[in-house]
Amino acid sequence: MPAFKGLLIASVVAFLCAQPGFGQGVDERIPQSIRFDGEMVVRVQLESEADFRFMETISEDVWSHHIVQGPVDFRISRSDLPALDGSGLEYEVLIADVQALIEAERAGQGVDGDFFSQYQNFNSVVSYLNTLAALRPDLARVESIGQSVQDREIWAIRISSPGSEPGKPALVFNGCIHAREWITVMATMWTADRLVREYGSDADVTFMLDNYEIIIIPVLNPDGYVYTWTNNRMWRKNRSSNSDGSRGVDLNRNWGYKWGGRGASTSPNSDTYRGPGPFSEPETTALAEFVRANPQIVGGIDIHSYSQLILHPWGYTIQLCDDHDEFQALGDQMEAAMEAEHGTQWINGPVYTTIYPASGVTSDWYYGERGMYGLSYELRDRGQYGFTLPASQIVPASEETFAGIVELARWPINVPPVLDVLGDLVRGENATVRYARGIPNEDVYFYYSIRDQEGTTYIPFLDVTLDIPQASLAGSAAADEHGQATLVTTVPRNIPILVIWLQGAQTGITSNVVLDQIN
Ligand code: 0X9
Ligand code: ZN
Repeated sequence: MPAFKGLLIASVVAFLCAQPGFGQGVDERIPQSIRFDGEMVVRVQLESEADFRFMETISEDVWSHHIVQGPVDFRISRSDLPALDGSGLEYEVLIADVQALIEAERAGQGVDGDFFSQYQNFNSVVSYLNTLAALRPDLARVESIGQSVQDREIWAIRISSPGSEPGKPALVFNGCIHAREWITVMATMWTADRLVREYGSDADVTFMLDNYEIIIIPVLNPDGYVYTWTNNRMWRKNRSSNSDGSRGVDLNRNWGYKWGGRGASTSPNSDTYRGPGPFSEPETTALAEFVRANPQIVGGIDIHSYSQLILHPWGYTIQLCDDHDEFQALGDQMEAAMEAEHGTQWINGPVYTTIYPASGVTSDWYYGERGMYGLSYELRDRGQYGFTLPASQIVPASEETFAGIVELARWPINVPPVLDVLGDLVRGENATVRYARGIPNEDVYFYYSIRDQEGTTYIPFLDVTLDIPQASLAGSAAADEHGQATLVTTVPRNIPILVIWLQGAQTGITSNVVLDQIN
């Protein structure tokens, strides 16, 4: 009986609002403007592209995508069940009543309790980050890495053992690139909480902070996250205004490495819209610029939900990446540690074949552009609750997340230095090149090779073939205490240069080759 139910909710709200200590959550208890009455989630066995196209006619919200064949979860309206029955597709009901799960989730919010006993809104997350930093200012500090479309700060907490050397290797973990994946906010916050509270008492935490600076960004997409609390619990993208009047870019399709390939939509109103250009969005740009400015970052996990997966590159191609075997071995280790926590099952593998093709994803950029250990998670569950994972699972899901992170930190990470061309290469003008992750205080040798699209040169220690008339210029610079060296040199004016390759080398380690176009 809807009328009675409405009355009941209203009086519960009135009761709770009258309680002392019920402050911050008040606005979020106002019913969201978008409701999901009569909505359900079904898992459909797809056999073909045509099956997927049929499902698109009755569902506007894919909850777990997949390659053409296999099970895919769709949110549909109960009134579309006859059409689904009529299609002959095999399916099962995962969630019979989406709105009921949202209401169950909201029923616990704002009630006093431990931070991790309920999902927390953006303001609570930010104030808790500051509480953690205040608890151990010798270990942690909170810093903004940039602003969202709607000018919210994107907060990071940086945690390391006291008196750490500059340039200490770092790992970065972010949650909530997708707004509705609430568990990722709690799991990253839980990680920060443990690191701050258990340094010196817990062996894993102490090991991690002695060996790495850990950077945690619980909410990469603050506008989207706030919107899931106030308006639409199932919002995924950021809140950009698109050219066609729709809102939102899928931030996990907006990264600049192989942007716009398979598994990314060109339609602004699609949930996998890639955006008008690579890094068109301030949220992806902020994290990319932060990683570039901190070249000591050697690995990262972009944390999503749901499906219980540990994923590595590539997302944009079915080809295995060069380090596939190592990623797979690391993934096995992480999987075992995560399964040992609570017996939940995990699968690890490349994004493309384990989940589906996706271009412009965070982990491809981490690995392809930065040579980092670039991973992503899909946390609990496997579809029973999907994005509305009950709050009672926050702690166990966080424990699993953490167990995998420990394995990454204990893995013998071996990453090549990175070379960046800072600014444009213009004939006759100065070019600035930076080599990072080198051995502090040792010399770095820079080489650059020019191609005019004639001739071929094999460079044995790089194991690459370059089309160059001559390896014509070089220079050296000492690496500073951060392991960074910078060379400023003039780009020749008179040779018919088209393309330039750059490399840096230091006692046996050669950086990635950077390819750049001459203006
Ligand atoms: O579509 C996505 O971006 C990810 N799935 S989700 O349901 N969380 O939206 C999968 C893409 C694979 N890559 C990463 N998880 N980074
Ligand atoms: Zn996601």
